[in-house]
Amino acid sequence: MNFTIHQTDTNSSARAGTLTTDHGQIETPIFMPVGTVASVKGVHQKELENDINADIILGNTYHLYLRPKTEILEGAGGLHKFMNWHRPILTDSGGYQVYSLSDNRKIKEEGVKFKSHIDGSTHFFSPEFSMEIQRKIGADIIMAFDECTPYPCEYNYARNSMHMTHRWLERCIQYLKDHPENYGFKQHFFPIVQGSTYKDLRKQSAEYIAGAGAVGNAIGGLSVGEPAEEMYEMTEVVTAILPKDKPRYLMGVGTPINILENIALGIDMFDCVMPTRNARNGMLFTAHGTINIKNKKWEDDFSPLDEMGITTVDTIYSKAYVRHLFAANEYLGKQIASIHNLGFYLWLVREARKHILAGDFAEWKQMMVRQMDKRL
Ligand code: PRF
Repeated sequence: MNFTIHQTDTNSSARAGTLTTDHGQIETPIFMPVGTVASVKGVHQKELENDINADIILGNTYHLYLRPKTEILEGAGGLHKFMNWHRPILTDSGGYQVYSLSDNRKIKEEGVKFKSHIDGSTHFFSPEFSMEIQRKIGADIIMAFDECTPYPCEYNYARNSMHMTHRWLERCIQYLKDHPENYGFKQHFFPIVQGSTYKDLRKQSAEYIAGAGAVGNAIGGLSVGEPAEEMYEMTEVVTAILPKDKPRYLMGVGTPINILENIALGIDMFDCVMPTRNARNGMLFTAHGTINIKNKKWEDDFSPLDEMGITTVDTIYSKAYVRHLFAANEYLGKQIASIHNLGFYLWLVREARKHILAGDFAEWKQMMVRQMDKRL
């Protein structure tokens, strides 16, 4: 995988780059819409491509394995063909969803036994099995099988878990060496730094992960309930150690403000359910702050949903109309809000990129953080 850095900011660690995969280029920093079950909830592939202009989307091994099941994806010739999305895809390994969604999970050295959140049936994921499924799903970027520790987490648990994640990494790498790609295009593997909120563990993990010499690296175990300042501190410790010439992916982050702060610390890739999940609850992100579109104050506001928005829905529909759709519990309201929020997240990372290239990222970021912190 080729990663070219065009510019590094002088007043922060922010970088603007281009990542190249067999399904196309990704301009960084980038936000990846979450398409857990081969669907970005409420948003057509056509809208993702033309309106939101997402460079890459994310899928989840845990969900796709349970439904539609790996064999169906194999039968379709992989996830790109199954869902008719021909730009890059990244799959998460299950090393997070197993902990956050399934019941009765038992973590051992061999792997994790868990019960499906759909029908309660018992399953077992090992590092090897996660790699096997990810080979069959066929994403462009695939993730290591790790343990994401909860917050707060006792030091000894965090240390032992981190070492197990490191041992699991070796098993992932071995499996991938022995089992090449299925679909004639390259899959790129990213290992994941863990270590909870302990600086010494984060340093140790970052050194270990950097030593694996992968084409890109990820940071996990953050945005799990810790204060934002603690997340930034950990990101800073880790990005100081991870190779500068490889893309860095901060998993499951975050709010628009979290994204800008972490770009400043040298993160290139993000994903989060927040823009789509919050959209379904009527929360809209804008450059001037957040809106609860269900609020009565929008009842007769016929101004565009977002004057500055990049998507079609931002200018063709009014706040009053979208508020009405939410009041009437119409599907269309959730769809419009999801398209708006994803469009806003993609606009935000593209603007960040422009300002990194122009050399005024730090000032722009400070202004944006102040603006976006408001409730309208
Ligand atoms: N590990 C994996 N996926 C993740 C995380 C992690 O730690 C997180 C943590 N915020 C989100 N998604 N594999």
